[in-house]
Amino acid sequence: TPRIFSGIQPSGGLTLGNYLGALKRFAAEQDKMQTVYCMVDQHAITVWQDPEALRRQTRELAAGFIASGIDPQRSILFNQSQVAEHAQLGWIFNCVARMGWMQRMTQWKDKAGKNAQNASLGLFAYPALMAADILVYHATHVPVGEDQKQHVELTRDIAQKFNHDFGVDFFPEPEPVIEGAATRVMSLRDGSKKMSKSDPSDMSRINMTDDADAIASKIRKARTDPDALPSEVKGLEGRPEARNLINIYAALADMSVDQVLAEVGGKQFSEFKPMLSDLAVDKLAPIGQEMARLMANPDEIDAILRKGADQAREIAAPILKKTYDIVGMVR
Ligand code: AQP
Repeated sequence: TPRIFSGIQPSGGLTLGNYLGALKRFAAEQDKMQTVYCMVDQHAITVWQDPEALRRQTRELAAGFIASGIDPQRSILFNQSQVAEHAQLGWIFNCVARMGWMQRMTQWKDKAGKNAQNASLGLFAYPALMAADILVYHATHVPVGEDQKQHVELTRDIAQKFNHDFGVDFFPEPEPVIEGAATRVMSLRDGSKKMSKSDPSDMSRINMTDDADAIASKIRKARTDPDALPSEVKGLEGRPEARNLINIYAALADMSVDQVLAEVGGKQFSEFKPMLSDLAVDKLAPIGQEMARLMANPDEIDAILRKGADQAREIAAPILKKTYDIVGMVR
């Protein structure tokens, strides 16, 4: 049976990139198949997290999911550390994945940088735990942004090697689902860098909790080139900042890039930017307000996550047991 799994790290505030690349699409999947969505707190601690901040960020992320339209009645919504099966299957996959595979991961290379000797062992192993997150539910579809494609491909490699090593047909090979105009939202300050929660410059990103003034000012100051907007897609070639703002507009308005350019082609940025910020405020402000309302009730959020964890465990526990039997663990 088809099943969706995806996760987001509670490693900081949510950005417009997380919303358009992940959350907005997670909400749209709910009617198509069973959906399992996770706040991956164990991934977040692969880099240092202050404990109080981690607790706050996990609850804020849960509020972000719900405010974006993920309904805990229709989706399983929980945080990773409450379902021990993720880490347990993760260990098995640490023994299936090869060092060389992990070394090739571009996110590892980017995040560890030149100081790899000082990175945590968890940061290196993170894609094997991510494979466990997905496969402990036998998930078949993984909606993600462009930046996570390589990790989902690694998940397929791990599933394949496990099945091959043990001579079974047990784990499915999940498909990355990368769709829409905003699979890679870029920094507002640099069209060659992705928009990221951990970018030191707050002006580089729109946070889901930004108010209307902050959104407008960040879009007004977003880097652009001096030319007018083109009326066809090929006119965006070599113009990463223009392309990014058009992609954001298209994704927020549920339009194609062609449709947007048919409307705004010929306009200067001075005219387009206020249109974009009105649209962004229109779409994001209600989500930010709903997040604030939910955050005022942390006990309610914790209860939702506990219930979600119970539902998740019901699926994960038998799959882990079967895995242990295949591997030869006595129980
Ligand atoms: N800029 C982006 N454009 C489109 N999708 C994005 N995603 C993240 N940034 C963009 C998607 O959001 C989901 C959750 O990402 P994550 O929090 O698990 O990890 P990340 O990709 O490392 O996100 P950040 O914001 O860049 O966090 P930091 O700065 O901590 O590394 C994923 O589906 C991701 O593709």
